[in-house]
Amino acid sequence: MFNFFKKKEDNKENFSAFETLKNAVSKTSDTLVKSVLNIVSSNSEIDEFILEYIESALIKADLGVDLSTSIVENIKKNSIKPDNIKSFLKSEFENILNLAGSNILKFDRDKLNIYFITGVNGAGKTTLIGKLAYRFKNEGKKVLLAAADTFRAAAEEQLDIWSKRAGVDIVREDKADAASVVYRAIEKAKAENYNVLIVDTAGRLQNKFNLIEELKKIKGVIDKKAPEANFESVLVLDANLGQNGLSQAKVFKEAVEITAVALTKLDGSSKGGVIFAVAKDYNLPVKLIGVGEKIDDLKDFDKDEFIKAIF
Ligand SMILES: Nc1nc2c(ncn2[C@@H]2O[C@H](COP(=O)(O)OP(=O)(O)OP(=O)(O)O)[C@@H](O)[C@H]2O)c(=O)[nH]1
Ligand SMILES: [Mg+2]
Repeated sequence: MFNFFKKKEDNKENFSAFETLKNAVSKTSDTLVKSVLNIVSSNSEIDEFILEYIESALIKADLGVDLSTSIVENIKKNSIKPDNIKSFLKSEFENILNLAGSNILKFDRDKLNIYFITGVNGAGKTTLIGKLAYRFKNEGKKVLLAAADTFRAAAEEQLDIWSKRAGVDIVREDKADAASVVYRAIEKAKAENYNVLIVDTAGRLQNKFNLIEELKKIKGVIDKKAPEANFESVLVLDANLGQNGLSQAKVFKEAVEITAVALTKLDGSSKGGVIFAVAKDYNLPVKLIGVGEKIDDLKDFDKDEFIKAIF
């Protein structure tokens, strides 16, 4: 009997989580899926004109030129009929997301788990860290934050506020250099048996070169001080930037090895199609998505759920 009610509660929770996702991606769904389906369904066949329309709709939806062209070529090659366009697009999208590997954020209960969070200024790094810390804390894990954005005056204070909201600890050091903050945070995390260490970083320094050098230096400290840790290097991208955000991905990917992408501000963005370009062009799996500014507006990225939500 208890199981019966529990199952019902679980279903209710899953349903509302799915509704949240569906709302968050509704604009993306309009630009990426509905725009294509609408034009196709009002025509009896897919001719050159319609193909051109589909291609420009996909490009507008931030899928990128290469990806949009290749999807249109596949429609042509397979002589897809209007009735089948929906299932064809769906399977194309599924195939693309499968290219980039597992979407599950790595976690090892027997190790120190270090999450190194990077991305340009304003992408949503500090907010993501607050949300992630809150989630781990609720799961009963011991969580430490490292305030390694030592460039912007208010940055440490902002992370401090998130640490209090989430009820987790923080290492911050006024006027210290970022790498030394991380050094000290790792020592504390190891000595006091933390499960999770999340490192906040600057989004902007005097120039791009300095930023990249600083990130490399922090990564060097992590490699040296905690080679045994379970490590995830998370690039934070703002969904509203769409394709423009991807050139950032390139710079960060070259500087510090990236293992995961967190796509923030998906709520209200019409450019969520960029997830496919991240997978195809950068071979990076999206693992987390931000769907609002509140502490619990963070979701694991689930490929199947995402596809279901945009269709
Ligand atoms: N709607 C929405 N807003 C978000 C989301 N994530 C972050 N934001 C907002 O984006 C703004 C910038 O977020 P921050 O977390 O400060 O970004 P940051 O990358 O740490 O920025 P810097 O410290 O300047 O490098 C804030 O106003 C956040 O509230 C999200 O998922 N949805
Ligand atoms: Mg920040």
